[in-house]
Amino acid sequence: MMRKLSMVLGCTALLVASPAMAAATPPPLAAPTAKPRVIVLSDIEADPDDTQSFIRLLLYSSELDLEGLVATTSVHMKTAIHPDSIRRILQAYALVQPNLLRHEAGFPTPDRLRALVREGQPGYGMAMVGAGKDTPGSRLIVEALERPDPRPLRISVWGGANTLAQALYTIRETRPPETAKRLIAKLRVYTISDQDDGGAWLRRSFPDLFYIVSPGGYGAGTWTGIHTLIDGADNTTISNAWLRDNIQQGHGPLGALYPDVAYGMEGDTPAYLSLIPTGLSDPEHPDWGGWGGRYELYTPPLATTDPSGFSGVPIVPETRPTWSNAIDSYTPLLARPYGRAATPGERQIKDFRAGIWRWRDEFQNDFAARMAWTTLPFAQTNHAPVVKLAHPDHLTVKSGARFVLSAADSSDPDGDSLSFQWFHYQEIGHWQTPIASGISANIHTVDFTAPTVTEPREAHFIVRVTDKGTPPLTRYARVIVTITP
Ligand SMILES: [Ca+2]
Ligand SMILES: [Ca+2]
Repeated sequence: MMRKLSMVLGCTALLVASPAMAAATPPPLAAPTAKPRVIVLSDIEADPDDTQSFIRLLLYSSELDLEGLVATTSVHMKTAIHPDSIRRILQAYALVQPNLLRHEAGFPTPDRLRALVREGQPGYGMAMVGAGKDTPGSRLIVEALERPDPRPLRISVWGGANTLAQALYTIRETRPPETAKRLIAKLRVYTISDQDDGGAWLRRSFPDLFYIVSPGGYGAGTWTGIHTLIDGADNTTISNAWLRDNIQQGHGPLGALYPDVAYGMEGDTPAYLSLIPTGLSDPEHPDWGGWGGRYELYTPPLATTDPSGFSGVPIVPETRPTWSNAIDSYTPLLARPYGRAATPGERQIKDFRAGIWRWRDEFQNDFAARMAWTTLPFAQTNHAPVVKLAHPDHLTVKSGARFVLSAADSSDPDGDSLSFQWFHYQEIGHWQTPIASGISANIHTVDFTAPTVTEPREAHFIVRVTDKGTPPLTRYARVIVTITP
């Protein structure tokens, strides 16, 4: 299979925190700058899990610029859309937004979010796309693209894609070709598989459109890593009991609205999870991995591990490069991994869902902490560490040279004790073996020896910094090391 990997250094988004002083009334944290612009297309009510995904999304609305919340159809709900269900969640958000602001600046007003709710195409698939079929949802996408904002516009698709298809149809039919090309180049699309025939039409009609998707049946989706059981690992944080105790019960009106799992927990959440600025992901580089999984740019034919189709949505052979499933390996540890490296012979999990599995406890704990923010004061909850590298996030070293990576200056807004774990993310750049540290990887400053290379190669190193608060929270930094002969 041909792979084309994009390996350009991006800037790492970092949270800016207030000083780690144990003040009596701590000030809220500053919200990040340069937030990703996000429009959500959701077939809310086709499955309770869209409501779950919205509740989590709102807890990160301080870190994203939400620009549209659009109700759509899908193969599971072909003739109805439910914008009122989005408004109902926003009513609960309105009750907790003042308390969220005690923790972090930037949570939008409820009125601002209500003004983003739109109706998308009222029926199923491409039959609802064409001349004269614009909807408030499709118009919102066009208007957002035409705003003079240099940032990419990210479309997070949790159901069918035909409202996006209508927006691009209208742009193609009504704008000069060079304008259409410029507008479409601003789009970054992530769809949760193909839940109507709009996705295949979009990819065929707009070959340059940035598109992440796991085509195929439920079994083929990277996104299923958010709720599938990991064999041999502790799956507590996706259990019904964990959701009851950490999200649903005793955590105020937004948590109370979180529905029980019907088919799978939050199958749509991976469509935005990597947009949250944790220091781990760069949304411009899906192959770098993040909470929402890791993806590679495949040139056709795009592999699918399950060609059985998605509930009646036919799979159309891909004709252009598309971002899709990547295989990751990792060792799940029953205890928190700090202080214990994988031992030789310890079972490694190698799977297209592992790009989500490997971070799952961390993003679940983060969700629990933010839900606690909805009811409790700053001093009674936990806030994530602030990772600080002692060197640039891009280094160049010679084959065989030792180099030191350090996050020694990291801090925590609650004054919590911190744990560190450095590791080489070996799948990025397709290293055959991981570059191991000569010393324990669970201290803030670790040295490595560059392997011998015959041409320049990049290796990605991640530091996980986890506090000892309740629940423990993790942030990351990524260092890209170019190794030269
Ligand atoms: Ca959905
Ligand atoms: Ca903390």
